Amino acid sequence: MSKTIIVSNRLPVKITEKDGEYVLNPSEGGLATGLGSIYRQGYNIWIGWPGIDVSEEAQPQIREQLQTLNLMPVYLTQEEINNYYEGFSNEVLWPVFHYMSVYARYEQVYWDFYYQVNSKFRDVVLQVAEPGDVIWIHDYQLLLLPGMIRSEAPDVAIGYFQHIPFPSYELFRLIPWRCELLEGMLGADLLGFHTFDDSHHFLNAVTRLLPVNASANVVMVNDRAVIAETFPMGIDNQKFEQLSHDPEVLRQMESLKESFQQTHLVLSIDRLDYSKGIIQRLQAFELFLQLYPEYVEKVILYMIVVPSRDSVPQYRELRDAIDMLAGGINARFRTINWHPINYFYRSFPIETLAALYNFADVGLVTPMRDGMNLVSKEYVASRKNNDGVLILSEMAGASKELIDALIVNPNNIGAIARALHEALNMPEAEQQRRMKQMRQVVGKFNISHWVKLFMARLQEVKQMQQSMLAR
Ligand code: GDG
Repeated sequence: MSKTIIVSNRLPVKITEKDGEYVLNPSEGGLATGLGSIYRQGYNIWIGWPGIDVSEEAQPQIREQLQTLNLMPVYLTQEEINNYYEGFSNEVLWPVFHYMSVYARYEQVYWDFYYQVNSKFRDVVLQVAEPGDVIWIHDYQLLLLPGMIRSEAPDVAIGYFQHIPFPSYELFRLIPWRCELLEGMLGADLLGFHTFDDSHHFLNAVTRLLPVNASANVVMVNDRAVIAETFPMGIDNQKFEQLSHDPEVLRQMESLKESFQQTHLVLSIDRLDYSKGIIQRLQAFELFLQLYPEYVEKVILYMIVVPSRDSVPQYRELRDAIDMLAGGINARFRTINWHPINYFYRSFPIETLAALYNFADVGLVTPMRDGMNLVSKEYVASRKNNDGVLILSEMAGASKELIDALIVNPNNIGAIARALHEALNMPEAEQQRRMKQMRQVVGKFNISHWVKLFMARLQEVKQMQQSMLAR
């Protein structure tokens, strides 16, 4: 019987170690929830790095524990993590794909390890893959994997989905290993991106850099038709709707209500990353207080920044810059009873996030670049009374779907400040009209719809290839 194999850099599990004892906790991210309907069934399996350096003696035991959850580990050494993950993935691909190429470091050793670790993933996949299986590979850490599997198992169905943007050709061409990366991707039968622009950029790079024939969204690789298409990822909207009624969430909302009487709350939630536009957002909030002093003591920016990659120097510098700027704005505008920014550098339980999504008058999401941005969709899904206003960057994939948000250019500080004023003054009826539209989009195109659509399309592509060969 054929099976489905999901492959991603990280397994959907959090492993912690204490005194040589390992504890496994399945993680509840959106992707894990969406793909849960697939990998937990029958012989299906999810392959990836367990996220922790596991001692050699403990590896077989963890492998067994993971097996009971339909998960299969690819163990990586610290050196591999440093060069393949932190190096090539996060210091070459991440900055270039997010249009911040000045941060890229094109180190040969990063590439060597990227190739080596992708081969390691290939070996693990090939241990379990059989003819007729469907393999779905996720994200930019594994761009070479489709091609590596294809050379060994020519007939399997391979899908690839990219969660981050695909940059314009002018950016992509900067990467010394650009052709190898594209050749790796073209090992897939179906390549999915969040937006039309991303898939278009990919196709453009392919036709400019490789000697292949392409027409519309079909690339001919030898005799195999490869398709690139748009699949905007959704969220588990039901989970956020249910959380809005959860007793713990309601309790936390009550306590927010008590703390912030007569104060509007503007909510901002991101992982620490230079692509998220946190500095510009703070500058815009400062300008807003300057332009509209009547909001002193009347509004609070509730800003959560989740620690991430803080071993990379640029991320440490960004964290320091945020500390300085937020501290400066608080010092400049604060009064005896109020300060404008509540800034947290840590993560929170999902119930706290849900309480904030429900309570905040404005969701402020202004990344410089974002593949999709799930926070914006989670804010919308949580607004059970159809009120609240979303301010959303035009550089987030989500802006192509959530067109009833107040859409801003994240570099335009003045426009964000004015959008904040507009949001805080928006009549209830208009809030309702906009939020209802957005809730329909988020409800209909949810995560399970996304998974079904991608899998169905992959099957169609495979059938189309077969009928082309038969002709
Ligand atoms: C990549 C792409 C694309 C945040 N803080 C806490 C917390 N979160 C959760 C949110 C949300 C997720 O993390 C963040 O998702 P994003 O989409 O905003 O951003 P990335 O992590 O950069 O994801 C992105 C995505 O892949 C999917 O394709 O949209 O563009 O960059 O779900 O809720 N969760 C908890 N505590 C926190 O403090 N529990």
